[in-house]
Amino acid sequence: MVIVGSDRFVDTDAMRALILVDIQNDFLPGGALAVTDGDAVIAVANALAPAFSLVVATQDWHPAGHESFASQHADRSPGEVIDLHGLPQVLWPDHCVQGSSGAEFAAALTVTPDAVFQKGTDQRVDSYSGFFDNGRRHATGLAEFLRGKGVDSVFVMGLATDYCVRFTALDAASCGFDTTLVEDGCRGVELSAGDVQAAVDEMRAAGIAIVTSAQVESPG
Ligand code: VGL
Ligand code: ZN
Repeated sequence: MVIVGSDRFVDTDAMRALILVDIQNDFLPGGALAVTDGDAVIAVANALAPAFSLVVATQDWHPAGHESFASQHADRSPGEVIDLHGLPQVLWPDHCVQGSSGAEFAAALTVTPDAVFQKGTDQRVDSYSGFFDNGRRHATGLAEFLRGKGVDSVFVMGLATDYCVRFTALDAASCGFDTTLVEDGCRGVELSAGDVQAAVDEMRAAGIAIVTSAQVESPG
């Protein structure tokens, strides 16, 4: 939209935001749910953030004993899939427990986000997306926050490509945001070989643009 005032044009188009997904210690090498090469995304985030006037971060933030943890299910191991209150659930090692050092943002991340959206706080349901839980019953408020800031396009990057990045980007697109995945700013869990490629293909098929950080233009 262009607002035409008496003496100037105000172009409210193209307000964009960077969404940093779960750049937390437990997803880095040495963490409880380590993503191979996960620390490589930190430099990308630090380099990209200054090109955005709005940066938000998501934070995986589970209560101790979260039901997505294999430790809560007798005779189950991480990587197995169960039915959890009607939803398929991959079981994970205990990770990103509220208040633990594993849940903290990576120390090398120099970006101070404008807002942090925590997810996975409901004991009974996991939340890969920064917008909604996996049952799509509860919203985090991220969509409303972005709309309130006049954002119409979002750039998504972080951890992990095949889980939280994937569902955050798909939900952003489904909420009507023009959505771009910054591919070199992501790394995946790859429980099965090909999961990351399949996630990228799924995002592309949903209308999400796939770019590298070098292709992201700074505002003119
Ligand atoms: C994630 C598995 C469990 C992620 C979070 O950030 O991709 N994956 N919790
Ligand atoms: Zn989690």
